[in-house]
Formats: sequence, C-alpha cells, structure tokens
Amino acid sequence: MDTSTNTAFQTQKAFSETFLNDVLDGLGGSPKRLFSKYFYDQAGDRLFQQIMEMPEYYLTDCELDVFKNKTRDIAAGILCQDGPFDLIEMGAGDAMKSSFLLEYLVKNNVDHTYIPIDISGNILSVLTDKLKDALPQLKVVPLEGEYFEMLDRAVSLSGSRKVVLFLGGNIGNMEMEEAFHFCAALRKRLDKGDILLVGFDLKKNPHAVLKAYSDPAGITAAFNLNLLSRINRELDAGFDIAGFEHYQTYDPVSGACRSYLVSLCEQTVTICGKIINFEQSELIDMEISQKFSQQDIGRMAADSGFRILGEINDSKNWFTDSIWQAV
Ligand code: AVI
Repeated sequence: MDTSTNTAFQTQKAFSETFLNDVLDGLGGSPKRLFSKYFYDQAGDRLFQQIMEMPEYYLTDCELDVFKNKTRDIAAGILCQDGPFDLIEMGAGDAMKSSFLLEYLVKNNVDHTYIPIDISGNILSVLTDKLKDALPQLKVVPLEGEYFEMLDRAVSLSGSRKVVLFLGGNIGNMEMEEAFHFCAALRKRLDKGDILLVGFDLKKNPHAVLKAYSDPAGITAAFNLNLLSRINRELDAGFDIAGFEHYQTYDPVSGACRSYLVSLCEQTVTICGKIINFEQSELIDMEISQKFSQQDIGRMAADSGFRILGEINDSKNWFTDSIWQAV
C-alpha cells in the first residue's frame, strides 16, 4: 500500500468511527436523532440533485435568480473596498450559482482568487476543470476538507482581504443556536472589514414551504430513508426500510421546518452489534430546514460580530442573499 492509499484508508476509518459514534449516540438518546450531514453519500447526492430539480423545491431556483439576474448588485456589495481579495466558497459543489459572479468579476477585470472548499475531492476536480475551460484567467485554489479546517488553511494562505460565500440555505440545516455559533466561529477567522455573504430561506406562505419538503413523488422521503440504507451499508446494520415512514412538519411561527422518520411498528434494529429498540410511532429527528425573518437575520449578524451591508432578494422575495461585513 503506498502512502496516499494508506492516508485515504486512515481518513475513511476515522470517518466510519465518527459516523458510528454519532449514529449510536443519536439513536441511544431520547428523542432519537440522526445528523442530516450524513444524507450525502453517492445515492444521497443523486437524490438531492433530484430534489433541486423538483418543481416544489424553490430554494435553488430562487438563489439562482439572485446570482443570475442580480449579479451586478452582488458584486457591488462585496466590492465595498478596493484591492485584490480571496473569494472563499464554503461547500462550493459545482458552483452553479457562484459561477455567474465569477464570470462577472473576470469580465470586469476584478483581481481576485477563487478558493472553493468542499468535502468532495471529486466535485472539486470537476469544478476546477470546468472553470479552467470557461474562465482560463481565473486563479483557482481548491481546498478539499471540512469547512473550518479548510477555512483556517485558506486564511493562512491569504494575503488579501476575504469574501466568504455560504450559499444554498445551508445555514438553515442548523438549529438557531448552532447557526449563531457557526457565524461567530466564521467571524473569528476573519478580519475587520472582511465580507460574509449568506443565503437564507425566508419565511413565506407555509403551504409553499411544506410542499417543498413533502413532495408527492416521495423524493424527499427517499432522501431521508436513504440514511437508514447508508447505515445498513456502512455500519453493518439491519434497518428494515419499509418499517419507517417520512413525516414533515412546518411551524410558521418559529420558522422551523423539520423532517422525521416514524417507526411503523415496535421493532429492534442491530447496528454493529448494538441493539436499538423502537416503539410503534417513535420518531427519529432527521433534519431542520429553518426559515428566517429579517429580524432573525439582523439578530444573527449583530450577535456574531457583523453588520449588514445589503440584502439581495429573488424576484418573489422568498430567499435572500445577505451581505455582512465583519465589525
Ligand atoms: C441542503 N439544504 C439546504 C436542503 C434544505 O432545503 O434544507 C436539504 C434538503 N432537505 C430536504 N430537502 C432538501
């Protein structure tokens, strides 16, 4: 085994251990819970791709509307200071939305380096190749790994001011308290004057929200159930997938949109030799997709050490990209 294979093996082993511990902890507690960050194995990535293409799932189209049709406003917001900068994108994926901004910056000869961060090395190499073809003048420094580890690396490499993008409404997949800690941790790594642009899904007609997460074709249900299949595949577990059903809730007052799996009968599941008991109708808390008011966003920015420079909404005012400056 060469060193790189060995390192990859160690990384995979450490990941599996953490995954197992998180699953056993989460299902050993009351209420039972699993972390939605584990949704994204290969099958989960495919299902999420299908979700983004569903007519009911408006988030992607709304943020795409902002980046495609209000590119100049976004650029004006992040170019509040002169000089070169590093544009760091957390969870860049295929940069579907940010490529409109990159194209605009390149066309207008704005000096910057694009630093996409993603957990998937594969997606980063596809993105880097794509950008090399489409925007050969663009300087790209891809960083593969966990958000904060890679952000620390980006900050240590960076000689210029920083603009960080955190798009897609991913901040909604954290509980409010956790989201605040996340923003505060980001702030700690930035200098006064640096910029953070965060995509927030806004509170809206509750029917529209609920429809986006309980689609009639059952793709969101499959996305949730796939985590049980992943646990079966990777952690030597025996979930009977047909013994669970997806259930979605939305509380328009708090803005919390939550998904659960419901155990359809009393059952026992073995995971890596450990026995987990489920009562009939017992829930597993799977994911929060928080929706925000302007006040929520204002409070989060102020409490984590930022001031809001501007908010750019899609044409329906369903989604906002909020531009913050570190104070
Ligand atoms: C990735 N994230 C912003 C999605 C969301 O809307 O919370 C994940 C998702 N879960 C169900 N559908 C989409």
